[in-house]
Amino acid sequence: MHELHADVEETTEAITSMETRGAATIAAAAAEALRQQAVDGAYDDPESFKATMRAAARQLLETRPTAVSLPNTLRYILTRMEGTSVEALRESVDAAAQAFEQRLARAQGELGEIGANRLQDGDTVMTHCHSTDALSCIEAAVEQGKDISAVVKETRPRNQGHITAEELVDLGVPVTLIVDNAARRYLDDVDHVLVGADSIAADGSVINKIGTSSLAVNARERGVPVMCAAQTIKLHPETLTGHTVEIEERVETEVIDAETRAKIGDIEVRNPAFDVTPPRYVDAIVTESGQFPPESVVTLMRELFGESAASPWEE
Ligand code: RI2
Repeated sequence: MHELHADVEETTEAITSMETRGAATIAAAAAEALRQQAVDGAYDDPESFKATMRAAARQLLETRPTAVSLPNTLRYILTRMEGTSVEALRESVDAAAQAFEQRLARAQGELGEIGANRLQDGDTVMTHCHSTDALSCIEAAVEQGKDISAVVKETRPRNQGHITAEELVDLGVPVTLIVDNAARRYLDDVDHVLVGADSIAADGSVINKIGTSSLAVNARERGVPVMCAAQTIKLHPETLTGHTVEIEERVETEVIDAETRAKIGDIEVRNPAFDVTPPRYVDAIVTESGQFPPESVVTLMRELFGESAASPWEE
């Protein structure tokens, strides 16, 4: 096996530290790292090329467990790796990765157009965390000439709501930033809850940033529709065969600093990054292939993935 490319090492580190974050952004970074591994290296023979690509994919895969865009990206590229010479293999990976990256960008634009159709002129949207898929819907609505306002939850512990607020300000959208605990109070003032997804399960459950499920339950109680913007790369094929989605637990220092924790005394600190919102609390899943009621997303999953998911990174 050839050594792993510096881009693969750097991308692994950036995804782990969340310098590169957001399911779609992670997917694009992983595709590009795999492409660099393929195009920029000398390989002795086809077997060593394939073994190195699989090893690079396994390393990238281990960074974050919940965003299914990561294995879906690696699967897309590695299942298209073909050829009997190093050159042919190299070209196949290069082409697959480029096609994938273009597809990803196109999907987000198409999804945005569909999501924007749900938003009316004058609507106010409540957001949670930072999702490029969700923002694409607001951007498309603004481009259609609609006046949209936003109530943005800060989204503890990492406050990705601040990124959302900044990007909305850049779009010219008036933003009201609130702490997470104020969400129910402001639900009376909004027309939609709009979130992204890290994974969508076969039963239509939405796995997204921690706090999404309580927001969705409160929104249902207040009669506010919940829209989830998620490219089809967020569909989790392994849930078709009964597997559950692993929820990433991150370090406790994201929640509390060491000094404060020591002062409090003997406590346990938990920091799950995501939670599961059951399909009954979600009104629509908006993908580049159209809008789906959560319960029917399984038909799209079967169409795209068949009955099971391959693991082409295994040795
Ligand atoms: P896009 C993020 O996770 C958020 O949960 C967000 O809703 C989701 O990824 C999808 O983001 P994290 O990486 O793919 O911040 O829509 O833990 O950009």
